[in-house]
Amino acid sequence: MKLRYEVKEMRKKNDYKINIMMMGGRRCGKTTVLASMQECFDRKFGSSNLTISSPDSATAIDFEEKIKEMKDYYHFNKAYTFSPDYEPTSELKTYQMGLSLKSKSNGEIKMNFTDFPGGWISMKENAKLLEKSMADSHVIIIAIDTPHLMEHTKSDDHDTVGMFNEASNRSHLVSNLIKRHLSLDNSTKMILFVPLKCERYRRNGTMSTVIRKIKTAYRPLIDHINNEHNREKCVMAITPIYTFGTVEFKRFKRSDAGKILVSPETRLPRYPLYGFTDDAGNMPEPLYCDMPLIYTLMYVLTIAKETKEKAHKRAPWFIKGMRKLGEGFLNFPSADDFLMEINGLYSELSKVMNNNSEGFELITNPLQWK
Ligand SMILES: Nc1nc2c(ncn2[C@@H]2O[C@H](COP(=O)(O)OP(=O)(O)OP(=O)(O)O)[C@@H](O)[C@H]2O)c(=O)[nH]1
Ligand SMILES: [Mg+2]
Repeated sequence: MKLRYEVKEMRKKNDYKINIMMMGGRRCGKTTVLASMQECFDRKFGSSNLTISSPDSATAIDFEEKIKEMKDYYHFNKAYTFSPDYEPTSELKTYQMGLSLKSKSNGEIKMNFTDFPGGWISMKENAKLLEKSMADSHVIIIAIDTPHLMEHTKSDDHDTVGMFNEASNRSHLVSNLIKRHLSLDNSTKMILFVPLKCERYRRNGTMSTVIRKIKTAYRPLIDHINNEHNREKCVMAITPIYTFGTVEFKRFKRSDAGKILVSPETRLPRYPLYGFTDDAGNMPEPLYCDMPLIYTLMYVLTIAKETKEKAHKRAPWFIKGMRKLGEGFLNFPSADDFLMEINGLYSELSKVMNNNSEGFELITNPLQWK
């Protein structure tokens, strides 16, 4: 018993922790994305030395429930439209995923994802908890419900966002919350905008419009970072995920009189209707689910590499903000082995990171990824 305990303790000391916070309005797909990441990553890196270890049992149960929900939609007749709205998150939760090397039996990168009910964003009583979680995070993932951002705009101007965007994505609240935190804390973070449910826009070639509307909706936050004073502190990128791959937004359901049915409590369309694309098979075909993990790993590994090579001297702020993260990593026993994986990860990242037609853009690039 004692020996087992000691082994467990040793493992803990040998691990390196990264905290990632999920942000976004209610029902936009935060938990589903987390559940899909593991499978996607293992498929992409199956033949490499990297692997995701099985999550703890509480995480596995929540994730299995979400994956099952996704797969169950594929039992419907392919001509149906449906309105997915199942299993909201009811409390703040931390999900753990560990990244390890097949060649090593200890020394894991532990990724702690904080997930919470999207409705909390606008509740004063939860503000302190969210602020604390943000302060502890190295990476913030802002999940975006894309149809609410894109549809029912007041004009055809590419920079106008949908009339339900604010009620759904809470873009201004999210922007101001993060902006206030960054001003107070003066910390360095990576901020990833992750548009979801955007299969329709990929198919009709309008992902560059999605990018423009994200930049409009989150302008207070983007302007705060993307200027000469702050640009060097934060990596900021747009990295879409096509969670289902073959299910796309069709329309918001209307009444017989032709009005969109809106819930009086949430001020959101009651039934966003989705349907299968013509090429849909019997299973979801997710695309790019692994990209947030690849960005996260590249963020930490690039900082560690620059710290190791002392190449960061070109950027004076690096000393304050990023050195701690880099040194922490270099003190971790498997650091050199993980650093050997950087080229494979970088090649995945550089393939897409500025591919606008697929919905990707690197908005600020302090680590000089090319
Ligand atoms: N059509 C479609 N539905 C999705 C997608 N991702 C998630 N959903 C569905 O949207 C609903 C909400 O997804 P969740 O992952 O629970 O959303 P959430 O952001 O965690 O929601 P809260 O926990 O309430 O904040 C679920 O019924 C999902 O099946 C997607 O990419 N496309
Ligand atoms: Mg959730």
